[in-house]
Amino acid sequence: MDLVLYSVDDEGILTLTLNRPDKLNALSLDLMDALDAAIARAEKDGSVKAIVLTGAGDKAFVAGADISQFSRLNALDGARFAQRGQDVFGRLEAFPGVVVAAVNGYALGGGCELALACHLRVASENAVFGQPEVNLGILPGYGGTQRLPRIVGRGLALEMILTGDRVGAQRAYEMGLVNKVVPAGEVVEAAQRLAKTIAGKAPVAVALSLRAVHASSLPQAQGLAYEAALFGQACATDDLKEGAAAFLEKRKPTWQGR
Ligand code: CO8
Repeated sequence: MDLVLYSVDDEGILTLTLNRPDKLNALSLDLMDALDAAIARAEKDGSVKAIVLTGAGDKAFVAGADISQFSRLNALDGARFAQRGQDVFGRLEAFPGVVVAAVNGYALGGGCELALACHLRVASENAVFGQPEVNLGILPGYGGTQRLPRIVGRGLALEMILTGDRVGAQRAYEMGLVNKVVPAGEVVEAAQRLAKTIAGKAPVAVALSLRAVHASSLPQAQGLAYEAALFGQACATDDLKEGAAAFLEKRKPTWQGR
């Protein structure tokens, strides 16, 4: 059985489905390798404009790192294990098209961290988020201590990380943890629609916008200088000429992606 299902539609939206439903898509080392390979394939696949990431089954997005693999870990292995996950999630975050998480159930521990590494998050009404690592004697290791405070603010992030309490979809929306909540069963379609909307914009402008916002944790003066440099790159594209011409000629633009 493929651990990650790879399916590209005719509009260039790649849906990646983590496929280990009997274990609530828990991130084993094999599943992490399969996710890495799927992202590498997407990077080379010229037809892919955007990615939607979801979990198989109707119960879980990802219920965390695979706890059955924890007892073998010593300090060195633990750090390597965390680094490996951070590298794979970082690779996903660096994808030049938008990456949308379709959170279709539990997103706990490493599963919540995987959703945080996606650029946008759409949740089903039954989605449940949490960082329960303190209940296991560890802390988030796949980026949660860094991305969660940047998304929801330090106080709410610390509350989730220190209590391990779970957060339902509506509360996650109120916290700014997810972009929208949709009825269960519609989450993948809603995430694909959002991905399609963004995939229809100027591709270089989307990629540069992602890079600029990703740098928003830089000191402001550096971030502004970076924004100006990226803006300059956008001004050198044919797509700027096309976008402006299409506006003036009252027609839809045809993007070249350069
Ligand atoms: N790891 C391994 N197996 C899991 C996991 C998991 N995280 N989550 C669920 N499973 C398995 C269960 O063991 C069970 O398997 P089996 O049928 O063989 O007994 C199957 O999935 C179904 O699960 P449940 O029977 O428990 O289903 P319930 O509906 O009763 O409960 C829950 C669902 C509430 C999601 C429950 O499964 C649960 O609490 N899971 C664990 C959640 C958790 O604590 N996640 C955080 C893990 S720690 C982590 O992610 C750290 C990331 C950073 C790592 C850095 C490197 C060291």
